[in-house]
Amino acid sequence: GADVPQEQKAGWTSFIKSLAHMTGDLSSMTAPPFILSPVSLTEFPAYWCEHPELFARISEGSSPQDRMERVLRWFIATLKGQYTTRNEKMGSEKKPLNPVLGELFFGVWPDKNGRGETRLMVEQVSHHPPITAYHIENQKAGVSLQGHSGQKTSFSGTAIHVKQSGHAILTVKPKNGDREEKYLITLPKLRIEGVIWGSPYVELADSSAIQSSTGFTAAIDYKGKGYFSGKSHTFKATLTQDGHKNLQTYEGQWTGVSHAGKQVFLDTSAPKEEVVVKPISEQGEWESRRLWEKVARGIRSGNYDEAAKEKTRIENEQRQRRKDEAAGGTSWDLKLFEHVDSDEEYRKLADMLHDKLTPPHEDGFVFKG
Ligand code: 0T9
Repeated sequence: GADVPQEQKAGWTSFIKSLAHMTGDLSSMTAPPFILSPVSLTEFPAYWCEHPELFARISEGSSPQDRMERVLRWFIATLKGQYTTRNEKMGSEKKPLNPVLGELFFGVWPDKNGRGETRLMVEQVSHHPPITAYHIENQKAGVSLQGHSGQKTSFSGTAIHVKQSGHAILTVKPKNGDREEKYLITLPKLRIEGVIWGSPYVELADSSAIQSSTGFTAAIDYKGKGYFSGKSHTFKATLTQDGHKNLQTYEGQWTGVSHAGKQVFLDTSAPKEEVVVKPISEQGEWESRRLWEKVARGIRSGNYDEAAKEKTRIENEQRQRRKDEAAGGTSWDLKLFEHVDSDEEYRKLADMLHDKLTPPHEDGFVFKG
C-alpha cells in the first residue's frame, strides 16, 4: 500500500488478510494505528443535520409534493458529509471508535434567522452487534428525525462491502396546516475502495428509497465511475406518486451539483454547519467525547500506547459490567430510547413501497423524550 507508513506495512498486510475471515462485524477488529479515527460512531448521526436550514424548511413546503422534494433535497445534501468527511478532515476514511453500550452524544445547531434550534440526541443501544439510535428535532420548525443504524460487512478481496441495517423516519408538521406527514428513509449500501493502498474511501452502491405517508416515493440509485457518466459518486433519483407516473428525475453527484431537468436542484458545495457540543469538562461520564478523551488524545498525538492502554481499560470495564449483570440477572437500561420488536411506522410505510422491502419488519427504537 502506497499510503501506508513504512513501519506499519506489515501490520496493514495482516489486517487485510484478517478481513477475509471477518464474520460481518468489522468494528471490533484491531487495525494499525494510522487508520484509526479519534471519533466514535455515536457522533455520526450529526451528519444528518449539517444543513439545518434545509431540514427546518421542509415544513414550509406548500403541498405534499413540494415537501417531498424538500425532503429529497435535504437527504441528498446530507450524503457528502456522511460519506466524505473523514477523507476531507483526515486524508482518508478511518476506523471509528467502537461505541460502548450506553454511550451518549448530544449536540445542537443554534437558531439562526428564526429557523429554530435543532437538537441531536444519540445513544449506543447495542454493542454486539453495534447499533446506534438517534433523535434529531427542530420543535419550532415541526420537523424531527428518528432512526437507528447498524452495519454488516464483508470483504471481496479488493473492497469492503457494507450493508446498512436500520432506517430513519422523518416526521413533518406542515406550516400550512396540512396533516402530519411521515417519511421512511432507507439507507444505501457502501463499498469501501482503496483499501489495499491504505487510502480507503466510500462509494455508494445499489439504491435507497424515501417513502412518504402522502404516497410519494423517491427511488435513488447510486453508481460509481463509469455508469451514468464517467464520474464517481453519482446518483439518479426518480419521484413517483402511488407507484405510477414518473413526476421528475434528479441526477448528479452527491459530492457536487445535481439537476432536475435543466435546473440546478442542489449544490452541495454550500458550507455545512457542524454540530455544537458542550466542552468535555461539562459532559457526563457516558458522553462520547469524555468517555474516549484519553484514547482520542493518544490517537491524535501519535501516542498509540496510551490510546491502546485506555481502550483496553474501557473494554475491560465493559466486560466486567456485562458479567455483573449476568450474575445479578439484570440488564442494561437504555436511557433515551425504548426498543420495540417491530416498528409500526416502518411497517406501514414500507408496505406502501412499490419495490417491496426486505425485511418487511424491522426493530425500532422509540424516543422516550
Ligand atoms: C452511519 C456512515 C456509517 C455509519 C459508517 C462502514 C464504516 C462504519 C459505519 C455507515 C452513518 O450515517 C454513515 C459512514 C461511514 C461508515 C464507515 C466507513 C468505514 O470504513 C467504517 C468501517 C467499520 C471501517 O472502519 C473499515 C475500516 C477501514 C477504514 C479500513 C479498511
